Amino acid sequence: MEDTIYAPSSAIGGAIAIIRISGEQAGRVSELLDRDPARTPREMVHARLSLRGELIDDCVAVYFPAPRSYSGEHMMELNVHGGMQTVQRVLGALATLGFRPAECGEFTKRAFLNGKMDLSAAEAVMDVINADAEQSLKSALAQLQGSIKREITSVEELLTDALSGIDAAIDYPDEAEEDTIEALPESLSAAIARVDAMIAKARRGRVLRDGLQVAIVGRPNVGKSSLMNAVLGSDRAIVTAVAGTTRDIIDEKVSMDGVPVRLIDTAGIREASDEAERIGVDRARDALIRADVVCLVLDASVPMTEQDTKLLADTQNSTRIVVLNKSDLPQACAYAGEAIRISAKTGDGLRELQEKILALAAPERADGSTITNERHIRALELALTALRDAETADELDCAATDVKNALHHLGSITGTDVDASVIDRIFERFCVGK
Ligand SMILES: Nc1nc2c(ncn2[C@@H]2O[C@H](COP(=O)(O)OP(=O)(O)OP(=O)(O)O)[C@@H](O)[C@H]2O)c(=O)[nH]1
Ligand SMILES: [Mg+2]
Repeated sequence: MEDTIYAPSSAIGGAIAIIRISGEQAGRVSELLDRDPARTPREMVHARLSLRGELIDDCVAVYFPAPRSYSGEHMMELNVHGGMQTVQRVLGALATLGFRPAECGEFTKRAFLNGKMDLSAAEAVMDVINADAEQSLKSALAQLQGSIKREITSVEELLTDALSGIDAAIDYPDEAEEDTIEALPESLSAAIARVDAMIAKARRGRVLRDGLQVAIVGRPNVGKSSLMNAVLGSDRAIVTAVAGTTRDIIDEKVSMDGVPVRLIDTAGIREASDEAERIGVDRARDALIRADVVCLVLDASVPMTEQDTKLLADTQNSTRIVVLNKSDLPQACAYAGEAIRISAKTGDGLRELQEKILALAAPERADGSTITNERHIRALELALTALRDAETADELDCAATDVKNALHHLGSITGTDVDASVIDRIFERFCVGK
């Protein structure tokens, strides 16, 4: 870990590129500069960067001495011109100082290892970068500020109290207060209730990271692809008057009122006429099963067909919205149930449809303590199982072991109790430079 590392932190091709250097030796970047930023910490310094007398770039440099830096180590940040040539030459010059290129997420990994942030906050860094809807960003930002850590710590405190009570009862059975064993289930059930509520909320909150899956299904030619395009505001899917146009799943992300939604356009469902269409229809059925919300599209300008009736029955138990499309044409469809009338052509009714989707399935608005990370949810589930075991244990020392187990799983979320291999796997998924 003592290596001094460097990496470009901004996207390639901008006007300015940010290059970060972190480690014991970061201050030695000054050897390449005609002014020393380390003399005025945390202040931007305009300097020329050269290698062996040859000018490489005019840059702005900032020095952050440890521990007041992102990684908790000495850090230098260089703002250089963004061209590929310049960036490559600056990186080459840094290599001559004996520094090495940073691995994915290595700056953040060091920040975690140096105690600048807990593991759940470090993981939220990538969620902040990847957030593509307002609500997702809000939840990731809250996690970055330590919201999960706070929530977990309070459950940990509850369990640590319970544990010391159990330990006392084991060590001094005679002296133990009479109600220790009696009090045990109470503190345990309080912890169980807390973890349970966190998991339930997390399941809803997961949508904030992965998007609400909305499948558009229906028989061929009812206007599914037209609806997809109308919501996206672009000609993403091919639309023709020929039935059986869409063959494969088309999947696009949109933000509806700040909620990330994955819209899935599917092949028209019917008895397929060839192999490719058959596979397409299978995939459509698959999407229908997996979706959080199913929009079943009917063509309101023609009478209902047998296929429509069948699809209505098939989707009966799904979270479903019946969409009567082509409201701009003379109406001939006799569907009498609850439905939303739209025209993918004119855009009529689209707003109402989107509101209906969100009303049916949108997660509660993100609040800081919503856990959205799959790894955290799994750890909570394991903790919950251990706590339930403790609750039903006959022996005090079995209960103590179960509670310790639960504490271990909770600690793996914030990183106080986690294997190095888990940490490695987490940061491998980061981008370089973060
Ligand atoms: N008048 C009118 N025509 C529409 C509307 N929506 C779709 N269409 C037309 O209906 C035909 C079929 O539209 P698509 O969007 O390709 O239908 P689809 O359901 O995706 O069809 P498949 O991919 O074959 O299953 C096209 O000619 C569209 O222009 C609408 O709201 N009003
Ligand atoms: Mg289509």
